[in-house]
Amino acid sequence: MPPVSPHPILLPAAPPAELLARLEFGREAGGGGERFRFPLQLLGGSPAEDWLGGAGAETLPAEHGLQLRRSGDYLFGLLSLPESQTVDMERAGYLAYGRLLQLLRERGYPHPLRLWNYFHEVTGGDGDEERYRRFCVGRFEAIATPGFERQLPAATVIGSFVPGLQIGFLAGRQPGLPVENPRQVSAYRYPREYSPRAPSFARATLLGRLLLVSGTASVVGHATQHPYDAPAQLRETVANLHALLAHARQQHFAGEPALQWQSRALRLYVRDAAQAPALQAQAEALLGTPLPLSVLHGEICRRDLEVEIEGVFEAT
Ligand code: 3EB
Repeated sequence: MPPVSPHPILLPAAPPAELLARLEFGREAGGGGERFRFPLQLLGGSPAEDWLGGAGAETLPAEHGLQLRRSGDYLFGLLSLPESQTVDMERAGYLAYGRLLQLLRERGYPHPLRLWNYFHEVTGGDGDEERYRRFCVGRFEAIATPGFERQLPAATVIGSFVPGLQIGFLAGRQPGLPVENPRQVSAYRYPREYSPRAPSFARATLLGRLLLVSGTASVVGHATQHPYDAPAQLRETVANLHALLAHARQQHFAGEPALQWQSRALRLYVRDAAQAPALQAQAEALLGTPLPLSVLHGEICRRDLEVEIEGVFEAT
């Protein structure tokens, strides 16, 4: 096994834990084997996350635009669509999610647990033609089946500065449990003003004692708070995280009053790279230090949002 990174995330599995995927951040091409390259510039903190699954880690043969590795009951992958297929983001979302769901079923890991969607110019285009909204429509059309809202995975959509669409995914043989945030309207119930089809994701996925938390921003109810004000948004975002953690504790660990949530990996996405050092310091002040944090350059999918946080917490 490669040397242990600062961010080991241990998925629920019988020992021995083996390396499912090392996620590396950077705009250059990379990846292969256990290494998956996420196309975002690192602005601070840790350059990688290690995700550990159960025994029998194995790299599967790469296919066109697809890298796959499995370990125990988990499959990790990265699906990429080239620039030529991401001019129309509705079609891109539809094609990518259709292919993804079919692939997960065929491989025997039918349950998506965590999804990361990265594509450039996420807020390009106006009104309903905005690329993020078109993507929401295509994704919805590919995955909507009766009752699908009750089994949505945690997700992220962030604008990258590289061509094409990259979707990182963690899938399981067994499902996780979706968790919503009482401080926020469920994204799949957002009103029409945000998109012709609502964003299809849960605020978090609970997997054993691990909580995989979606991209979380300064949204209360369904409205942006503190538009264009990064430090105020970061405070609001941390309040959202704390509300989500408290809710998950109350829903799923009521019998454990001493339970503590320990952060295992956090990503802070920042629109304005110049503010990254100050925002990193603020995040450390709000969430405690040392933090297993990666600060990444990305565009949040509403123009008035400056920052977003996501991560993995373990009930200890
Ligand atoms: C929000 O709360 C912020 O469309 O999959 C965060 C995480 C956001 C995932 C998605 C969107 C998505 O609406 C944006």
